[in-house]
Amino acid sequence: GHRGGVVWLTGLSGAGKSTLSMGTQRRLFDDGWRVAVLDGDNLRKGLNKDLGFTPAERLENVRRVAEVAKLMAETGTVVLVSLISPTTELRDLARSIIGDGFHEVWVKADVATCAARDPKGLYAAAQAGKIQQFTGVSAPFETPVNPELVLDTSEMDITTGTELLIAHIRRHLAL
Ligand code: GGZ
Repeated sequence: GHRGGVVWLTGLSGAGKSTLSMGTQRRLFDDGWRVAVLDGDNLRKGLNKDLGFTPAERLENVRRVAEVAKLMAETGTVVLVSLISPTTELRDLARSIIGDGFHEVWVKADVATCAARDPKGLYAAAQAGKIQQFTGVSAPFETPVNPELVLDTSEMDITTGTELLIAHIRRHLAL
């Protein structure tokens, strides 16, 4: 079995947060775990559709997602949160809301790598000035201070990253 908890993936757009969280969810689910994904891009179509990308709106985005993740973790679910959460202030807010079950993972890839991938064309649009306050281009991403785990997706393939993430989750949340 396993306990509930929140695995908080922070990193740039295009770093691989969503891919890692979906692959990890699949594998843990197949092993009988209760697991869910809260993805920023998806939540911004529903729960958070009133929010943009100013610092205040990102803070409210993180606050809501952290509160939802906390409630879900209290039901015994492993919650994989995939949110850029670009500043230390935002990650500390999430940590303070969630408390003991909070596990910070930095999905690390530099801006050049993410901009080269650019799966949705967002970096090109941001560089052309068509998207304001785009993280890594015209809004900050602060290096995480004390992540439990760093997955450098510019150095490893997605399969390796997923294996490392699953191992980390098992180590902290398996009973
Ligand atoms: C950053 C943006 C922006 C701006 C739209 N800055 O990679 P994606 O496209 O599919 O997912 C990203 C998502 C980021 O939302 P989060 O809720 O994770 O951000 S935060 O934690 O900072 O609140 C990206 C898309 O939204 N997107 N405009 N200006 N990402």
